[in-house]
Amino acid sequence: MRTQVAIIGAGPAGLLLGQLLTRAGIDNLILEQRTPEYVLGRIRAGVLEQGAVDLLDEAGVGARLHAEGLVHGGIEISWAGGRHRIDLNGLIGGKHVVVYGQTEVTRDLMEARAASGAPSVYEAEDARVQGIDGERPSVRYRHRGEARTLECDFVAGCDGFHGVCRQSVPASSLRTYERVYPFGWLGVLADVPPVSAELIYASHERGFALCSMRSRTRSRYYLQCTLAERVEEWPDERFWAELVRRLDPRAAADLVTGPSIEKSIAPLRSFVAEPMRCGRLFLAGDAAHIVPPTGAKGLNLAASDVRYLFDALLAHYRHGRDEGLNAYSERALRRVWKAERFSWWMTLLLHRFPDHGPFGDKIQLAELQYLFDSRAAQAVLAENYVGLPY
Ligand code: RFL
Ligand code: PHB
Repeated sequence: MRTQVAIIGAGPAGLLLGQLLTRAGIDNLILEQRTPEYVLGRIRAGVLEQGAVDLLDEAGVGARLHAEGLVHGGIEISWAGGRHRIDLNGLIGGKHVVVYGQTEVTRDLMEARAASGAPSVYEAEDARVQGIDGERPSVRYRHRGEARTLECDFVAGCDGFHGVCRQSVPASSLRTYERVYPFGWLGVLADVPPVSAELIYASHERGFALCSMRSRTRSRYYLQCTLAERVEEWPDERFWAELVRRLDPRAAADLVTGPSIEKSIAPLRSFVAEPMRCGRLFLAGDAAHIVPPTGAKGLNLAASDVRYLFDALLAHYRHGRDEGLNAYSERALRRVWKAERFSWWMTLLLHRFPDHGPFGDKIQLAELQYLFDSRAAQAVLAENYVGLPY
């Protein structure tokens, strides 16, 4: 089989790139190792920057997002019993974010792909990328026990942090940068109304907590936990009791609890692989970089990578120009590192670090107080949170 662009991974990065290419008349095939149900069952991101919304519109999948997404012009920081609002809208000229779950983005993209008739192979096993240094790369994989080869012009590695694409780049051609944090996030999804109209990021001596949402009737809550903890140790009652302890009194009183419909633990990590291109293989999204979720940037970075990669592929196929492909890695990484910086800073600002010591704790306190007292500091947070320009 042959296609123009072989896309590995049917997460948001792969599906979005596929949809844009299909609409531009560029052949592509998506290979995904899991089932569609498994992909839709992963509960992840919830906050979209305007740039991601614009790209989803361009891909023709913005209708439900505009109808059901919640526009947020601010976030709140809960600390020492009080709440401090960061007025995203007022600080950064009318900007906002849209709260719309990654699951819904993925569902919209999957439906659009099915409607377009563009090919996808789910449950593709043992994908292996070959010949990326030459003119004719290919991907070998197995499907229902049968060995197959897909020939292509380019491979888009959209297969997430644990995928094969990054691993198929020779170690000598790749430099990686990593920070592993000494904690994770325990997340709960529940069909209860959100505790507040806006997201609450809570800094507390027992650990960080986040109150987020998926709709007016579905909430997403997170607690900082140790890496040794397991979901089974957190029955719903224990989760809600701990969340109440970490919130300010007003939020604690307003919290509506109920049975969880999903519960999972995710470790926190910062990671970047450079460059994001090796010959005819282009990495995009979590395949190339990971941010801790505190800044809500992972999905948004996947979208900006796809923006750059799609524009570059379009220039190649429409006009025979390769400047975009040649500049892809540098362009994408410039934005990636700024989001890495912001996500690292938000994580440092709000979490309890077991090994920071009294000096580190005092600096963290000063950082928070500076933020609450300084409009300039709030503007820096707001500018990054709503998303830096593409
Ligand atoms: P994905 O979503 O991991 O998709 C990769 C796909 O590739 C498949 N795959 C393979 N397919 C074929 N062959 C192989 N060998 C394969 N290996 C893997 C996988 O099955 C999968 O379907 O990566 P993508 O598309 O780059 O998207 C990235 C985002 O999913 C991620 O950055 C965000 O979820 C991060 N994130 C957040 N981002 C935000 O922008 N805003 C948020 O509010 C936000 N909150 C979060 C988050 C991530 C979290 N977790 C669980 C780490 C909250 C959490 C708790
Ligand atoms: C979420 O709703 O899952 C979410 C929101 C904001 C974050 C991280 C996760 O910073």
